[in-house]
Amino acid sequence: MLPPSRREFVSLTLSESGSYTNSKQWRRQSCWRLSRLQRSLILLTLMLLLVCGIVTSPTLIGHWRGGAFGGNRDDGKQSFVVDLKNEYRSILPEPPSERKDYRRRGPPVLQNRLQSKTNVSGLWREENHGLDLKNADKGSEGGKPIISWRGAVIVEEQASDTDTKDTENRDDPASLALAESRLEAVREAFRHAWKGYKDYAWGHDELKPISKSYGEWFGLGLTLIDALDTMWILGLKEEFAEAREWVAKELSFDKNVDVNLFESTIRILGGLLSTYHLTRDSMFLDKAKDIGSRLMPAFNTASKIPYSDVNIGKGTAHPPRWTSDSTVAEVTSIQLEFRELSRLTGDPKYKLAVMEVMKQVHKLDGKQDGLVPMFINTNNGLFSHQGIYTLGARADSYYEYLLKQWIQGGKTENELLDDYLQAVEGVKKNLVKKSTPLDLTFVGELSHGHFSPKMDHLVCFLPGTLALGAHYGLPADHMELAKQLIETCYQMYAQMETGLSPEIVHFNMHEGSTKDVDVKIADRHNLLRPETVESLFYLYRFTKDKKYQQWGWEILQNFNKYTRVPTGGYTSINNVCDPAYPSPRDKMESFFLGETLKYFYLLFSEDPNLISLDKYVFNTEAHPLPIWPQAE
Ligand code: DMJ
Repeated sequence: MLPPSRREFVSLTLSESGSYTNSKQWRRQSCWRLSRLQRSLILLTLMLLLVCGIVTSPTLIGHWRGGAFGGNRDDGKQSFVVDLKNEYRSILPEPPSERKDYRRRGPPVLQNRLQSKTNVSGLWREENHGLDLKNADKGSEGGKPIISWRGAVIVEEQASDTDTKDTENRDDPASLALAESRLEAVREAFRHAWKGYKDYAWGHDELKPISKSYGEWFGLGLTLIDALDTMWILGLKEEFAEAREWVAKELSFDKNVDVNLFESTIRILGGLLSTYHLTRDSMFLDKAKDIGSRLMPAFNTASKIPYSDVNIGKGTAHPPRWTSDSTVAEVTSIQLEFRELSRLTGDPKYKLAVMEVMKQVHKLDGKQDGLVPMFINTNNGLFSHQGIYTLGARADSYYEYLLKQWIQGGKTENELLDDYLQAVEGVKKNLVKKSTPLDLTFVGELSHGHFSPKMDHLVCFLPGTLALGAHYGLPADHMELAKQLIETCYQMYAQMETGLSPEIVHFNMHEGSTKDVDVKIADRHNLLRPETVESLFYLYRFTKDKKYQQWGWEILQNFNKYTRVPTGGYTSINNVCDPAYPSPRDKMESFFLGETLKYFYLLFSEDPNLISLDKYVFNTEAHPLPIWPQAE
């Protein structure tokens, strides 16, 4: 199923024709043979240097340079020119170098306006947390052996030495050849998914790959928008160009349709903003402004805590029919996007609206050691249905966005950091336990004072977030917890018959258990979710420990084995415990293209500058947004 390795690496196996026989003839011609051998060696060395030179710069720039769209193929096999209409040659800009000073982002006119605007980022106080955040520890690895286990085998292995491994990985041709073949496998998976979407669901929200049809949620081409920046990052030029054409000509937000504020913010607004930053194509920014302003009526509530639903055509908003509550994760995971929209437009209203939510939640009673309940009332602004604390559904990205807003804003908004640090302590104190018999570290839930060993796959975002925090100077034990948790998330895949994780697992904690993980019948589905792959990506970026890539590779192969639909697309499945019949659900979620495949690609890339984590912060739908220049 895998495509062949890059030709450059295959060519390194070239040898002298014929074989050495020690014959007289060989000895008689030894002088000539020797010089030929020398010539071959020199040639081989030169080829090796050339290959290293080519493959050590596969950045975004490498993907896209060489003419607007008429460059060399990035597999080095042959030159090609994509047959695009001339209009796109002029509309689509050359991508920026990631090494450029990011103060220069955005059109000059806009930048001047932004510089002269009132500083809207200093909404919160600054204080010293006793953490040396300027001299952030860029890797908290020690040299001591760590224990991990694969399947039933306990393996002792050496902890990573980030610097050494980084250099080894980037210089070693075999390593780079392996990386390139895996990157190509991800591109191939994307093309296959895209084929299904294009053939049967073009312009609609989601592909139904089994019935060869589509499903609508908001009727806004959700999969196409979610996938835009993935195509850009993967270097899929033709696919990107046809999607851009659809966005420019067909996408209209002037529709009498109810959309979910959170989902449309993270997928549509986040996707458009990210694509704007990668491409500098102002069409995407115009669309982002349009959807952003149409979502604003959600904030017209008595409490300023937004409603869950907005009619983007009528400009009205409302809570779900059965309640006046909103979900805590939803109202606290739209901030990265609206803050960025304020920065780009120079209009503070977006940022003010979402930061008002954060300020209120910061002050609210009802938290337990920094952990938040799952619901908040839009009338009185108070937490409701209190007593359940989880890092899974309805609370997950609250924690993720505390850290990421702090990073996005240049590490100055200290209430965000306070809340994040307190929450991590709350997680450690109340939710982290060990399973039996294998001592897997997991994050359970607290329900009215009782611990439940239930863990959603959604919680697997946490190792990546903890690792990101440690990268930015937060305590080293965050990294240690991240490493333990990613082992567990991997085991949630490895211990299933299909090698794919269920939606929810329950860990065994009582003595005498023979297995760590139980799966209830109702929880056996897999929706092609990204969280584990996302965390593998962060852990690999920061440690360079190859096992994380290997685990990701196993997971990708199992997606290909059990969820790939031959006629195009991938499908969610009902039963990860039955390899004979995983029972397809006939739905490809937009986040499979927006997140899962993007994180696979970034995980397998050896280039730390491909969406550098020192320059970008990913929203919760894997759309990279720039970290703001310090001056703002
Ligand atoms: C995505 O929409 C986002 O990652 C969100 O934060 C959680 N749910 C899905 C993926 O599982």
